[in-house]
Amino acid sequence: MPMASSKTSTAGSATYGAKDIQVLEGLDPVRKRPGMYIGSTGLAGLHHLIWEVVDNSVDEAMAGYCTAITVTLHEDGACSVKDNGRGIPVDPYPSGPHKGKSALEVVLTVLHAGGKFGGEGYKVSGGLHGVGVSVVNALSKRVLAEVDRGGTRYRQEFVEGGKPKGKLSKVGPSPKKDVTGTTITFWPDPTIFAAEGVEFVARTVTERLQTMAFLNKGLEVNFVDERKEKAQKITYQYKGGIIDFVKHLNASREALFTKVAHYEAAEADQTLDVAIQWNTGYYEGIYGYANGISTVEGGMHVEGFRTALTSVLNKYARATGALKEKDDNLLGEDIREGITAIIAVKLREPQFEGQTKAKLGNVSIRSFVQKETNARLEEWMMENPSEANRIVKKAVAAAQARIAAKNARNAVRRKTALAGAGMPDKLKDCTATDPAETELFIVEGDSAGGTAVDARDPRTQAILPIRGKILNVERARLDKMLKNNEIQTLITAIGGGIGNDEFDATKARYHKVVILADADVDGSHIRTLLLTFFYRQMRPMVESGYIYIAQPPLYSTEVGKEKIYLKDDSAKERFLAEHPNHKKEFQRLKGLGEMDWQELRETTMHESSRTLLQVTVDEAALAEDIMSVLMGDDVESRKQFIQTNARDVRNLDF
Ligand code: 0RA
Repeated sequence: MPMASSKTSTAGSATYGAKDIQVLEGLDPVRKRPGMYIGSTGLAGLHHLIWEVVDNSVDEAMAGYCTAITVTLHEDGACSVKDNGRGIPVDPYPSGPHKGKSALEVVLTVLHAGGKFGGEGYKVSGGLHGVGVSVVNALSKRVLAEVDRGGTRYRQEFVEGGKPKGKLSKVGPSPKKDVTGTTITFWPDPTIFAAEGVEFVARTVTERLQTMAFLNKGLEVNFVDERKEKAQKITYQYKGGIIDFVKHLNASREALFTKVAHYEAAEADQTLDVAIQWNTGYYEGIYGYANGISTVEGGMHVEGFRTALTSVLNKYARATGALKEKDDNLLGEDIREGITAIIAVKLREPQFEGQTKAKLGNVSIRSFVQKETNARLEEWMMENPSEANRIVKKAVAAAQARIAAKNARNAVRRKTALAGAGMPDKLKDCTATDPAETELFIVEGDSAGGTAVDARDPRTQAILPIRGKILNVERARLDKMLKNNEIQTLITAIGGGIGNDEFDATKARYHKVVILADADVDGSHIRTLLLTFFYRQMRPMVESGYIYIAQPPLYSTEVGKEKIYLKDDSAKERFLAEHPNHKKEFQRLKGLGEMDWQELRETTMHESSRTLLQVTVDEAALAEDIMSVLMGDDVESRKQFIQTNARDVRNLDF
């Protein structure tokens, strides 16, 4: 059976042909190949059903007819989406293939039929997501559509993947006389979503709703979770739109100034909404949206913005004398250091490209964003000279740091090039030179370092003691990092360079770098600092699986005259089960210093008796988040993270 196509379902068409009959075959293709319509039948696909319905309400809001949307997760597994828009039209088709059916029934039972009515009102819609409410109907075991229009309440029910259970009916007057609107309630079909189930995840829904509220200034977006144990109500509404979005993103950071640069523009078929602020940090956060959809891979809108940003800032820096004639231009990366920006565009036929279809490909949007940013950002800088000068100053500092880092890198590299002689005094290197068999132990404190030197196998194991706390690299630029002694020593010892555009894991002198720190608070801080350093500056070491955490035992006890070490609580339990008559006295070991070299070798360093924890990165985005929470400025969220994850600090892989 040929698949139904939207092109054949011209609303109100008077010609009745075979192709229209295929349209009337309805929703079978959706049930046969759900992935084609909602991406997957996992949790992502399940939530896609909600986005599909909500997008229709947001379209109604964008057209200026809807001010509030409420998404409710019900106790019985249903989700309802209610809006106060015009209400889906209810009048019957006078002729054509849908003759006699209400417009509402057609919207819910014919693929792609949504938004085909009243043409003008639907200039801009989601594109990728705008496959229509009928898809939701097809993938639900039950759907209830309720509409208030012209003072009357209408309803129609659908079952078993979109089959109408009776015709549209009037159920009485609208509860509120002049209030129009639509409520779609759906119960997802568990046979479709069998793999991961039909339970909605509140967090997934609220994140999306909050973003929608930011992107649609003033729109009231309510979330109601009525499920037992999970009950909550949240309202998102932002008078400032994406200005509030930028402030929200910078809330856990320190803003460079309180103002947010903002401009909007519109031309035939496309609109632009931009908000920009800088923070005192060193990472770049530019977030693009096209028709309300996040474009995580960037695209033409972001390209146009970046080009204009670099040009406007350089022009301003020259005009004000911050850059002299002899000076080089600032690079884009200098200017974008610490930026937080939202680039939200709307356009008629968005082209989503790239690996995850999250990159905007429309070329026309690039010149539009570039042209508008050139004009409007320059204007903003002229009107806000104190802010503009702060940005320029930060960018100039970033450029200096970039050049300083380059020189410092070269210096470190020159040192490394002097081979053996260049190795730091503190490093007690091993004699073997094949990285596949060598190990570097980074040991907290000089005295534990001394013990480790005695405990090691000098052929394959190198020891680098580090004193006190190394620099927090999350809060320092590369040039400052490179002046820090402990960090210099680390870079030289490892030998693969530094910085994510330069570091080369194939040059690493050891394929195991083992962090050996105490099991107390100080030890855990040092461990985190070192992990942050490797993650930010030598990420390939982490990705190659070269970074390990040593696990010195937590307990010791005696059996007769023999001292036994126990790795953790479960080892202790196993010991008790095997030695029921034991006197049950255990020492809790706090410091590495409590062990002599034989004990340290036996429990922690010797290949046959030790346990090493390999550090892994599962989710890059998640890791970024954890890093900035752990090492950033926001003390509150750090406290919260540490409290919720304190149970197993020994297993903190990120
Ligand atoms: C088609 C035409 C019109 C509105 C809608 C669809 C509409 C659909 C949905 C889905 C959820 N909420 C909705 N609200 C409206 C325009 C009708 C007119 O011209 O009055």
